[in-house]
Amino acid sequence: RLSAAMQSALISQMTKELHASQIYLSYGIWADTQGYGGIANLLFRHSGEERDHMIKIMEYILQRGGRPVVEAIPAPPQDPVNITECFNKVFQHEVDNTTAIYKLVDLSFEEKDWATWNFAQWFVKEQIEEEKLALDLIDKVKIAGGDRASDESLFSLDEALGKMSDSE
Ligand code: OFO
Repeated sequence: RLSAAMQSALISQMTKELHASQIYLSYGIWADTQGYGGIANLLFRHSGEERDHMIKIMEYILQRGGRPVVEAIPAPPQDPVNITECFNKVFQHEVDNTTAIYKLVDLSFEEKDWATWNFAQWFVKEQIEEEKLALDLIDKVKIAGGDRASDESLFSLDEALGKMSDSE
């Protein structure tokens, strides 16, 4: 059975995943209003993935006989000023999330809760991919010319990102 401390740590992580989902949703709306439909699409799909992460944790708590709680989610941060800032912020959110996942791993280790330790490893692996994706996005914008990229190169980047598969 989950300890009370572990259950509440898992519930906080559910909230963090949902918060991440809202951030991607909000940035996606921003991207769409700036004319970047492809980037919006990528961010919307990612928003869905973050919600799936929340569900995964919820199901795990239930499986272990615990009681998940749906908490209030903080509002997403302000819109980014440009695509470079958008992807930099996405990367920072993912790094912060990795830190939160590592804390869960630490707690499971301290408690010798090996089931949760094992469960959390999926997220450890996922974070490697998510950070890599964000870094790739930053690189792609840099290659396109960063803040001084021409409309044309941003347009083709947007098109390419809209078609990019989530595992890339
Ligand atoms: Fe972006 O990551 Fe969930 O966990």
